[in-house]
Parts: sequence; C-alpha cells; structure tokens
Amino acid sequence: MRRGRTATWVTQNPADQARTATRGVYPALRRTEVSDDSRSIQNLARRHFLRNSAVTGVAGAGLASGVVGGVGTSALLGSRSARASEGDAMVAPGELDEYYGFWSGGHSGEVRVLGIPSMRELMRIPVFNTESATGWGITNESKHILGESARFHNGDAHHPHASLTDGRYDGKYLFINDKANTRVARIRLDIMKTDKVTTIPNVQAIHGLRLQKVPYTKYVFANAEFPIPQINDGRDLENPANYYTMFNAIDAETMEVAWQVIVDGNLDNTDADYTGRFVASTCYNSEKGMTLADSMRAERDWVVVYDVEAIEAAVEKGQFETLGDSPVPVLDGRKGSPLTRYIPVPKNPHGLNTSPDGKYFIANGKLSPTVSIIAIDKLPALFADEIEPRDSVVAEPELGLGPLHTTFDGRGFAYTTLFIDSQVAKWNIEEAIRAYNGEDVNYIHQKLDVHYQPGHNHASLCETRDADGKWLVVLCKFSKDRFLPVGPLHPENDQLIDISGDTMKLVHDGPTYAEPHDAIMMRADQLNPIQVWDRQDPFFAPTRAMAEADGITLESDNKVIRDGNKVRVYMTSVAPQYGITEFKVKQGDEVTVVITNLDTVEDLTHGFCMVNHGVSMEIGPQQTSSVTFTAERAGVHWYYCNWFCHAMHMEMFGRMLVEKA
Ligand code: K7E
Ligand code: CUA
Ligand code: CA
Repeated sequence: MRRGRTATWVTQNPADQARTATRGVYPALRRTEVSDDSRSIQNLARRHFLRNSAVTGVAGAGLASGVVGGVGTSALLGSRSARASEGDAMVAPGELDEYYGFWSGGHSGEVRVLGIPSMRELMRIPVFNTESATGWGITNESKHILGESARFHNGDAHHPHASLTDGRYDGKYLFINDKANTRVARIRLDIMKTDKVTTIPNVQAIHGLRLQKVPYTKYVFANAEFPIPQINDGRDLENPANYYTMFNAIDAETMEVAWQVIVDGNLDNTDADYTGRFVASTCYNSEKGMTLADSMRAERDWVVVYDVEAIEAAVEKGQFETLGDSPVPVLDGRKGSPLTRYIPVPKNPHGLNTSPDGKYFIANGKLSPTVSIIAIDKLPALFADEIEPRDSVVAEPELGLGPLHTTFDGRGFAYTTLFIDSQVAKWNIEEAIRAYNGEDVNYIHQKLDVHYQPGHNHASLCETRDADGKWLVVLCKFSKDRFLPVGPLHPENDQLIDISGDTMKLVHDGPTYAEPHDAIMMRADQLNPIQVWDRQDPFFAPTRAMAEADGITLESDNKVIRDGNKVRVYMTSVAPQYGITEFKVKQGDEVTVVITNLDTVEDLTHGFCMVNHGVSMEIGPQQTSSVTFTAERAGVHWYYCNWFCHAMHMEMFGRMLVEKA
C-alpha cells in the first residue's frame, strides 16, 4: 500500500524548487504565516518520508510488486495502490463514469469530453480548430457554421460552460470562448457538435466567459480583454487614452450579440449571480497600461459589476449607440455610469467565482496573496449609492502566493489555486469573514501540493446550485517531472482530487495537451446525447436545402448533377459500400460530394477521403455530410472510407475519373 504514496511524496520535492524559483519573480509578494503553519503537518510528513525513502521510493516499488502479486510494472502498481487507498477513482473496464467532464483544449482550439473520475478521454469536439478525422473546417456543414471565420485555422479556447435553468445544468448547450480570434462558440450537447460560432464585433480577444444562471441562460457573458480605439479604423493609434474594451452579452439561442458595454480598464474573468441581475468581471489593468510594468503599477485594480436589468432597460429605451457597420447596441458603462459599479480590489485580480449558495463573488488576487469576497446582497445598495464600493467587500483572506481561481464544495468551503506556491488552499468562507471582523479563527483548513503551478480548478457542479463536493480537478500549467519526457514541449497536468472527506486527496495525474485553462463537470444523468442522427437535424439543413433544389432525395438517390462547371455527387452509404463507386468529371470542375449514411446502427460511422485532395470527413449513422473541392488533376483518383465500419471496410472505395480539360 505504501509504495503508491511513496512515489507521490518523492516527486513532490520539485514543487519546493519551483516555488523557490518563482518566488524571486514576484519580489513584491511575501509568504504568509498562515500558509506556513497550515502546511507544517504535510511538510513534516513529506520531509520525514524524503529522508527515509528517497532512495527506497524507487527500489521499494519492486518490492511492493512482489507483495501484491507482481501485476505489471511498479509504476502501474503504484497508481493502483494509491487509488485503492484513496477511495473510488478507479472505474473498472466496462463501467461508466459518474460525471461528464468538459475540458477546454486550450490553444488546440477544441473541447474534450472526459469521464470523471476515470479521467478517460471520451471524445474531442472540434470548435475553433481544423480537424482531420471529422472534417471540421473542411466539410460544407462546418464551414457554414464557422462562417466568415472559417478562414482561421487556429483558436485559443479557455472557458467551457454549460447552459443552466434556474441555476442547474439543463443539458442543452456548452459555450466556449476563442481569445485568439474574438469568437464565442456553442456546442449542442445532444450531438456533441459545434453548431454556432459568432465573431464579436468592435472588440479584441474574448477571454472570460460565463452564462446567466437565473432564470435561465438567456445570455452568454463574454469579456473582451484588450482595449482598442473606438472605432478601430486607424484613428487613435498612439493615443491609448482613447482605447476601450467592452463587456458583451450574446443571446444564447440566436448567438447574436445582444449588447455591449464599454468599460474602463481591461477585462479578465467573469461570473454571474443567482438572481439574474448582477454579473461581475475582474480587471487587472485598471492602469490601462500598454506595458507589463504599467499594468502592475496600482496596488488595487477593480471588479466591475454590471446591472443586467438596468442595461436591458437602457437598451429598451434606446440609450445606446452603434459603432461602424455593426448594428449591436453599445452602452457606456465607464465610471459614473448607472449601469456599472467599480469595486477596488488588490492587485491584478484574475479569477472571478460565484459561490453556489449565491452569496458571494470572489475575486482572486494573483499579485496579492488575498482573495476579495464581495457580498452580492449588498450590491442593490451599492447601485442605489447607499454604500461605497469597498463596503461590499466583506472579507479579504490571505491564502498564499498567486491565487488564481476559486471553486466550492457546497458545504461552505472554498478551494483556491495558488499558482506560485503550487498548492490548493481549502478554506472556509464564513470563517474568513469572521476573521476579517476580528475574530481569532484559522479559516485555512488544508493546503495540498499540486504539480505544478495550478491555474483553474473546478469542483463537481460548483457553478450550479447542485455543488456536491465530490471531485476537484486542478489544471496545472506545468508538469515538469510527472510524466515520461516527451521533448521540450511538456503536457499540462490535470489532477483529480477527492474532496468528499475532511481532507483533499490527490488520486490521479492526467496529462493534457495545450493548456486546457478551464473545465467543468456535470452529472452523467444531466445529459442525454443521441446515438443516431435525426434525419431532420438542422446541422445539415443547408445541405438538405441544396439537395432539394437539385430534386434529390438524400435518403435514396445516387446521382451526379452537373451545373456548369459545378458537379454535385449525391450518394448514400451502407456498410461496406458507397452508393456510387465511380463518377466522371472534367479537369477544373468544382466537385461537391454529398453522402448520406443510411446505416441506423449505433456506432456505425463511415468516412469519405478523396486521396491527394486534402479531403476527409465523418458521416455518422443517419447523418448527411458534404465537402467541396476542385478536381485539379486529370486521371484516376480513388476515394475510400476512413472510419472502420465493417469487415470489408478496406473494400469500401470508389473512383473519381477526371477527364483532361
Ligand atoms: Cu488561464 Cu480562466 Cu483564461 Cu485563469 S484563464 S489560469
Ligand atoms: Cu465505411 Cu469504413
Ligand atoms: Ca493592475
């Protein structure tokens, strides 16, 4: 039993090195007494273990394999015994997970679906990236959804959040931002495909993204990070005083931008409350600095709070302008506006998190070892000018170095990542408020080393009323020595922590690619994805409309239609055969291949790949997919099915015969 733990303790040592190394980078920060105290028990245990077993940690693993029965390698054994001792993170083959996890794929631009607690990757959903297997960014259906932005092949996805009704997941949609190309996308959770992508006008770099929780997700709230000239047409290039950024609300059903609010400073993260009236965003650059040094000058930046009801009323009354060609209502929310309030908080704050009891917004201090707790029930008074902005801050507990994000277990505890300390601090919110009011109470209950430099963390269902305090994922930006080396580029390390008991227990290390930033978890029973496409699905409605205009019945016809130099090839597929295995076009023709998969069997997906044409796509059971390309070269060009579908899958092929022009 011990060996699994030994491996963990031994490799924790570099956390100390990392902490020491990074501390010098932030000389303004100091270590707090509290954090040293609360870690003393762990440190003692760790040091004791290090002294006694730094060597046997490796050698001893072999011993353990003998004890337990010589199953597999010592490393495997280590992780098994750790699991056995830490509860039920092990999901046996054939068993299903308790939770869905939705992971941002970071600057891979995609979303990943994981099973929790196994941390098995179940699916990848391409969003802002181009993807070979499904043909995302290649097929006509995906290009239609990507719209004008289909010309971009990169994305930077940060914040996946699922739609809610009355503060609970309703299983309909997942939304995610693209910082790289200023987009917001929606994924339909019934088919797990992206179905809308909107480029936000008048702003640059959508970062923070959260959803209205109550009464339902009417709006997707999205922070544009970087201030720019308004209008950004070449004016004010060298006049940063005239740069502004905006807070954006997107209609969750139509995915059109409903309104934009100009703010002072910049915008980082955001979250909404449980009344439907307030949303809050952090600003780390209240200085509106154009350099790193300038953005760190002030001791306090701010949280800007929006009054959604007041904004809607102002839009209703026509109290807005529009900018350039954009029809979107733009409102002025700068300091002094009745639509916003600016609450000063220390210093370059990052994450903004609403507690699941609906009581607090928590802003994470980053360059301050504190988080700022804002009482949401004081905000009506703040907007009525009955109190000062700082009166809404009911506590500012010190937690450790580099607090970035906070999550919640629904039992009154908060869990905050400490980037510089490489730890998660578990603390009690009400105790922190009592301490702020002068009581002698230690609100920090535990600090757990994580590996290394954690950014987001997320406890199961923590952004809903159903926060259940079972699992915590901590998304670490550095993995260093935790995995076999794979060259200079390292994976990130998404760690799973059991928080169901009194103490946090690390149960799994999960290597992930390209910095996921953020993730959510949803109970498995809150989702009900379909297994076979509905023939009337709007996902391929434009293709159906094209077929109808050509007089084609997708479900039965195998026909080639010529329209000038455009050729449309309509075919069906039934494992292991395409409905058309030979068609003839002329060199230079624009060819559109439309395939309808008539198979109705769950999991029976076909593919279509035209060799040497950069063309491939997925056609799921009962799905229609299409792709357009130019037949540039005369000759014989084979196409084949690239999703293994049948014993005769290799034989599922056909020829495109291209006549010389
Ligand atoms: Cu990386 Cu939410 Cu974009 Cu924090 S964000 S770490
Ligand atoms: Cu059809 Cu493989
Ligand atoms: Ca600042």
